[in-house]
Amino acid sequence: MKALLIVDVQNDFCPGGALAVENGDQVIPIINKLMDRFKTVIASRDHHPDNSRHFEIWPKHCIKGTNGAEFHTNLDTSKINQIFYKGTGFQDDGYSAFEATNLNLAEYLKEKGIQELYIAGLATDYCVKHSAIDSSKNGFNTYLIGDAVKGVNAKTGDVDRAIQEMKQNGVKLMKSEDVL
Ligand code: VGL
Ligand code: ZN
Repeated sequence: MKALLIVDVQNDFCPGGALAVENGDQVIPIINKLMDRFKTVIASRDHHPDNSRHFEIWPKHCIKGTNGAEFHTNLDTSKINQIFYKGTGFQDDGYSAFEATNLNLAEYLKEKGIQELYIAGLATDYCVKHSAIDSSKNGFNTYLIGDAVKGVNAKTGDVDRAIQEMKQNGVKLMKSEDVL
């Protein structure tokens, strides 16, 4: 049994947002198509309190209750079975969807008999990377859909290094056309 995890496709990570990933919205049409291939579709949302310690390192983004924290309007949310909120505490960066505070993601997947987790979304070098590595560490066969993710690349090579780190942790890199 497989599931699709959509990481943080929220306004603040898309062009015009507070912590925009360049061309971040370009993954959305691919993700909308991918959702049809999965019976279980889940999504994470970065969901910070306004005074989070996280904002000592990042510009303010995805503050709960703001438009920046909403899913991008082009994302077809009708197929999402469950949302996982992360980074919800004052001291909580919540880079990984497995750190969600409303529900335990690993337990949720295990209860549904999911063995394979396919990952798409934003951003490759932060929340996607941490979520993929945690997925692998939790024993799921983990696939990164390379054309359905985009990264920040604050330093040249960050995305490439993130992909290497994921691979070293057992994450397999694939393309959406291999799923579609
Ligand atoms: C993220 C930086 C800070 C992400 C979240 O979703 O990749 N990056 N908070
Ligand atoms: Zn954040």
